Amino acid sequence: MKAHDGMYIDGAWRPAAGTGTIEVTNPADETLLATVPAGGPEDVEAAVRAARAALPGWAATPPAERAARLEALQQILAGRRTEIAETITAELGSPLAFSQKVHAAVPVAVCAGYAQLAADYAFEERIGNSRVLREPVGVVGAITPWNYPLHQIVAKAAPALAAGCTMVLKPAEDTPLVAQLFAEAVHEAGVPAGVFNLVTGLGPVAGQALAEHHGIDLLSFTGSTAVGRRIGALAAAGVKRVALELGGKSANVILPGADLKKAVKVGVANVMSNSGQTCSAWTRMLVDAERYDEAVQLAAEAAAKYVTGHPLEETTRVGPVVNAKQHERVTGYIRRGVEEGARLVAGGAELPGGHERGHYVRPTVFADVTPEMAIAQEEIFGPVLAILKYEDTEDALRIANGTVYGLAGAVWSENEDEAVAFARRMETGQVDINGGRFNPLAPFGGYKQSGVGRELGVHGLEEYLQTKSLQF
Ligand code: TXE
Repeated sequence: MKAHDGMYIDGAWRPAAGTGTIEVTNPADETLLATVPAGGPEDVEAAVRAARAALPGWAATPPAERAARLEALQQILAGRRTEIAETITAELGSPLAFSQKVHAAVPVAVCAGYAQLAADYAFEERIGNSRVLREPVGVVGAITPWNYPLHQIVAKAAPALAAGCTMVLKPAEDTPLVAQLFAEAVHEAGVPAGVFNLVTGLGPVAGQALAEHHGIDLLSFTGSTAVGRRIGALAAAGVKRVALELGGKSANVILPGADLKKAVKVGVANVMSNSGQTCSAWTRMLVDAERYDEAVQLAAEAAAKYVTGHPLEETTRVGPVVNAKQHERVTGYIRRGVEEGARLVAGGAELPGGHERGHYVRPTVFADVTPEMAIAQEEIFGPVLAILKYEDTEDALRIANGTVYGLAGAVWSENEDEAVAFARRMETGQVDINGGRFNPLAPFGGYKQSGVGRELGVHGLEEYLQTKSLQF
């Protein structure tokens, strides 16, 4: 697969300072796709310097011109969507149809939203005798994960560029190829040199160097809670702004009287998509005692129909997980669930049949899960659903809110007002009512240990702005 052997810094592909490389492999068959340079502190230094030098010019560029660059970027991403989908399928392992429909398409919608916002947003307003200016925060250091590799880059880059910030991106080591493709698109879109810079590299080396760099004004991180905590501490030490999108353990609450068949079907689909590697996945299904057995049966039947296979095969619904470490982690949790006494009703820790190579995990469903079990508390990040029983609505709320996380969730009820009333009491950043539909303009982010700050829409833009007031 095509790869650059340099870093995109100050508007050009430049040789890396060191000679280290990262091997990018295909999780479906473990073949080598490409190698990319593993950047170090010197590359980060060059990238931050370029971003700092470009900041005054970009910050002073009229918002309409910034909007025009984002509009061009959106068109380039849309034009290259097939290549984007194929690249993500190769490095992440998601089924090609999902890569086309979600991984390649959502970033285009997000870019379009920010092109519009850059043009429409009130970067200045009058409050009494003051003129309040909303100015870019400065140079952004962005560190992104592999699970939605382009979406997570665009969810940071598009609002940052719309706001007038410049940035340095350190993408995940598993999925650097789509990040390189994004840098090409930024270049083609006519974004001035130094405004966007890319340093590929390892988290503890390039990522750490970026997080520690004094030339960064805002750190925006998406990834594990463990690394997020470190990034937060480094930001505090440097008195930098910080945005963290971390893990989740979201509850899918099916209230008595809701359409059980639909809620279970959509709930299982939600957990299995992207092989369960979605921070907002509804990994805990909560069902009332009366309909619990029926829900378990429906979920087990639904999961058994999910074909695990090579991401390029049309029948595949669940591809491999991203790498061997993730495979180990997910199957470890499945074994732990059995040890803890949960009842396995679909899937299991063994490899699915027919795969000698590749990091495949069987779509798995656990029944008789109790709230204190590890599989009900910790983020597994694989195709694994835990079904819990609740006695009454208060019990359901207690279970739903009973983890350290609060990223997403769902409520199903035949009465929308009842669902909304329940959702208001959930300690979580977003809730889908009776299925919901993804809205790229609505804020996305966590309560509790799921994070700090919001992405997407106007709330996402404001993360990249700071205010100044002029008194008259
Ligand atoms: O994440 P890491 P990993 C969760 C999920 C998953 C687990 C581990 O539960 O199983 O995290 O995944 C960079 N300084 N999520 O190990 O390590 C790293 O290079 C600076 C949830 O892949 O957090 C990558 O670019 N940066 C999540 C990014 O951090 C460092 C998405 C994320 O990697 C660093 C991904 C360091 N010391 C995983 N160490 C979500 N919220 O969607 C690593 N990185």
